[in-house]
Amino acid sequence: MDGWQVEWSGTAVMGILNVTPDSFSDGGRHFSLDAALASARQMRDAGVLMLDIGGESTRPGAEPVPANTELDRILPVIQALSGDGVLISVDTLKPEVAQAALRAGAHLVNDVSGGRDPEMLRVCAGAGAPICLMHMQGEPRTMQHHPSYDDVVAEVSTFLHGQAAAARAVGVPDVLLDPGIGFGKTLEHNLALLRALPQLTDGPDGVLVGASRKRLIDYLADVPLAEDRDPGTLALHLHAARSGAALVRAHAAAAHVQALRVQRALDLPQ
Ligand code: HH2
Repeated sequence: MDGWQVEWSGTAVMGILNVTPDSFSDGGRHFSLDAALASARQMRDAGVLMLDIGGESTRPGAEPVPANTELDRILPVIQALSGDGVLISVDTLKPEVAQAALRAGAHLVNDVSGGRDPEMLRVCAGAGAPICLMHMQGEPRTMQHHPSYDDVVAEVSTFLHGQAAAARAVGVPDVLLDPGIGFGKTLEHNLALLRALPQLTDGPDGVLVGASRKRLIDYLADVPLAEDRDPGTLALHLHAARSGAALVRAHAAAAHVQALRVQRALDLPQ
């Protein structure tokens, strides 16, 4: 396994590993190193392509944490997993955290601000690491207060393509684009973006979709508890896969690997 030199076959799974006390679904669950590693290895054995390791919650209303705190949470996990047969993504907004994570063995940076800080793009370019550029309106603390767009699909797509061009211009080797489900968006905005996915996947860049256990599933199907939302998540992520997504970001990793294998078998030509 060498950075981005992996064989893609259909839609792959990025397993979520939040090493935080307060993430909206798995907060606190992986806060000890042993628990984080056990979960990571379970997801690896289930067949995920990549693990997304985060030390700062970006749920609506979340307060930022200092870089040191984030690093104390994620570096031991990344160090222990590097060379363990799974790609590692670091979910961070901070260039200094990304840089330390890449040095410790991470392969990809997942930036939910879409590379708004040019230093993040320079860090990725310097390390020869790809970046996932996600669209977010505003910032986590306030993004769900009054999301507003004239044309959400056009605005998200223009932002992502612009950031991808900026990343390439400074030498980032590869990018993934993510419409940012739930990040400064109403239910209608999320649905419009999900329905328009084929337009985004039609371009040259891989697309990542992360709808796992998010609140739109409660709005659509009346599921107040995040941990009860895996069936709705699967419905959204199978739609994303059929729409050409390269990766789906999921808490229930094994269920996703299984469902995507079955969907893929159905889609193979006779
Ligand atoms: N969603 C979350 C975090 N990171 N990264 C990408 N690329 N796309 C997403 O949709 C995305 C993301 C939020 O979910 P989660 O990690 O489960 O919760 P928290 O931010 O509370 O840690």
